[in-house]
Amino acid sequence: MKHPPRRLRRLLVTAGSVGALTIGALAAMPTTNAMAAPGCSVTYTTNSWSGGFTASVTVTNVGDPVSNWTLGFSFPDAGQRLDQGWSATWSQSGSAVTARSLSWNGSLATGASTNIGFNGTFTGANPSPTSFTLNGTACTGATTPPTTPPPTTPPPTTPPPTTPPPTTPPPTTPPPTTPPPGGSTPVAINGQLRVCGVNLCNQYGRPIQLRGMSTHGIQWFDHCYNNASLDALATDWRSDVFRIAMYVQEQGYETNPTRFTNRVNELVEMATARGMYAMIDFHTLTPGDPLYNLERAKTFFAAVSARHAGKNNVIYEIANEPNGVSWANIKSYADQVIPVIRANDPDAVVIVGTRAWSSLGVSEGSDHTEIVNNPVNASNVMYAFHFYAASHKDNYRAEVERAAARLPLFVTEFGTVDYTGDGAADLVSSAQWLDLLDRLRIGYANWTFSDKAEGSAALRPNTCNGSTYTGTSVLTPSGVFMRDRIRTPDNFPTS
Ligand code: IDC
Repeated sequence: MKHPPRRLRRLLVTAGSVGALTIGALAAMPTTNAMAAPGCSVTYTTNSWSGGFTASVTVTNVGDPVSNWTLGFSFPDAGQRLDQGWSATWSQSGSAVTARSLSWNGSLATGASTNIGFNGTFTGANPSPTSFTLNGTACTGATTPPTTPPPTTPPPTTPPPTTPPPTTPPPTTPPPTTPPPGGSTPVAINGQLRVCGVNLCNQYGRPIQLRGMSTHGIQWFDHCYNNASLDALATDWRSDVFRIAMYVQEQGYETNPTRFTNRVNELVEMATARGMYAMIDFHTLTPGDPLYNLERAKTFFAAVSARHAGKNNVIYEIANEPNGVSWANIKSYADQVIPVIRANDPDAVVIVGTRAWSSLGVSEGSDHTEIVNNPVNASNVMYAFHFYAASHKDNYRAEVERAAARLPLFVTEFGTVDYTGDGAADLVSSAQWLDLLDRLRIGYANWTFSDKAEGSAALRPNTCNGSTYTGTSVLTPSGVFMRDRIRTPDNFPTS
């Protein structure tokens, strides 16, 4: 992830003219700056692939404070389309695009910046827009004092001496919804992860536990993953990680590789915009031999690792639940897929599924020692353990405790219910499990953040047909329990 994405383009917009809109707040200004002035600068960067792109737009207010704002620009090419945006209300009319501030990022003090973005598509070229407006005023990168000559030639690189220094006072009220990815998100604090001994360590080399939720199969519950639900996961649940379960069979990836690859990429971007780790789950289940999907896995992971190589928050889970197959086969698969990922993203953490539905072999009469005796040929690798709390109890917990002393583990999937994914939540066993994982600092993702009518789903049926995902009224008993467990403070070490 340390190299920049292949097609990263950066454009700092400093051209254009300054309009005449004036905004108040003069009292504290030096007397030479007799009139208030608007001013803004915008950086617009894109990361594109065949036919699609992600744009990251940073808006800096270099004029007087504003309490809400609308950013405007035009796509230069007729084939460019806005698809889905975040951190603003986005719309497109003809070639004109507007982004309206949300409650948490509407107030921009002088010198303050905010980052917003969107995913788009294009048919011909994908040129960046060259001029932007903020509240109708062209962004030139500097304010224009009233005494300066006509506003067509402001010196873009030298701000007028009367421009107050860029300071970013803290907002007077805490943001009620999504904070922009910044100082306090899990990714902002922990940065690039790496496996250290049997733990997962953050950028300070300190062991951490990531707690979060898994999607259901995105071929069935795609409509559950939108800006409102991801906002709820990031800020109401305070989830550290978002696992994206892309089934390979069962009407999944194999039916339309391009469509599923694109959708996984979008979901990674949505998690990234909210400062969460994104876990890409190649959700093999039946058939249980991962080698059955080897070529698909190579194609898929080559694409997604190239796309996200510049990020520090992507974790690759290469085989959900091998079953009916030896560890030797699983290891052979891992030894062929991991190099494909590492060619693009050399230091990303990779998680390998284990024998017997990722039970470390236990559900087929084996145990973790087969892995200890024959680990995959790569570093920075973890091994998956899955459990369903109503079905898997003390003997599985004892094996996890033994294995955790020797292998880096991540519980990439578990349910509070039985192994069918349905039935009542066993909250006693679930609490025992999570207490154990907390003590051992083993990360986890709960199955599922969806509204399927089954016990493991966190959201009540039909929730995804609405627009509310926060609070407990939309949650099942499993959802209420999981939200309570996940939203407690992480206390990530920072030195
Ligand atoms: C289950 C879903 C269920 C779906 C079924 C078949 O909860 O709605 O009909 O898959 O696709 C796993 C698997 C996971 C299962 C889950 C519960 O990774 O795909 O989801 N489970 O059965 N391993 C153990 C349990």
